[in-house]
Amino acid sequence: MRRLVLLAALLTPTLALATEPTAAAKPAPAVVPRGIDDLKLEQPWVRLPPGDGKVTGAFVKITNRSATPHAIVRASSPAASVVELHTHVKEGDLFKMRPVDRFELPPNATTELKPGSLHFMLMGLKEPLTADSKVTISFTLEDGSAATMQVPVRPFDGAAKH
Ligand SMILES: [Cu+2]
Repeated sequence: MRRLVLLAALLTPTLALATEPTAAAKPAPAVVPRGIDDLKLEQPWVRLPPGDGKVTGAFVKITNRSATPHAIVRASSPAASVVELHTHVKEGDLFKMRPVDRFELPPNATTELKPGSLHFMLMGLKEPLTADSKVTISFTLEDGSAATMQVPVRPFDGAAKH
């Protein structure tokens, strides 16, 4: 008798598994295309801030390999309290950084985030960055799909050699 009870207990998981083919036989939901799969990300880097600077820029080359326009609408990093999307605009003789709502990623084109141009602005760095460490940065597209990058920290001059 005791043996039978044990057997029943052992069989229960098998019975649960046996119901799966029925569920799988239902029509599969259509695969929803994700904008993030259209992108190729290259050469990401974070600028090593001078001293114990609490602010720095992050850069990456982004190629939209699809015929669909995409846009980055927000970014974040566990290393910073805020990550803003910035561009540079010329005011008189000065280039100034300006927050923007989104980075447009036109179809079949490469958009380069680079010093003096578009960049992720990491503000309120929680710990001082060190060269060759990595910073996790995530960004989200207009369709809600997202990418997370492990971005190496480099001094500006070092990165310029690449
Ligand atoms: Cu900036």
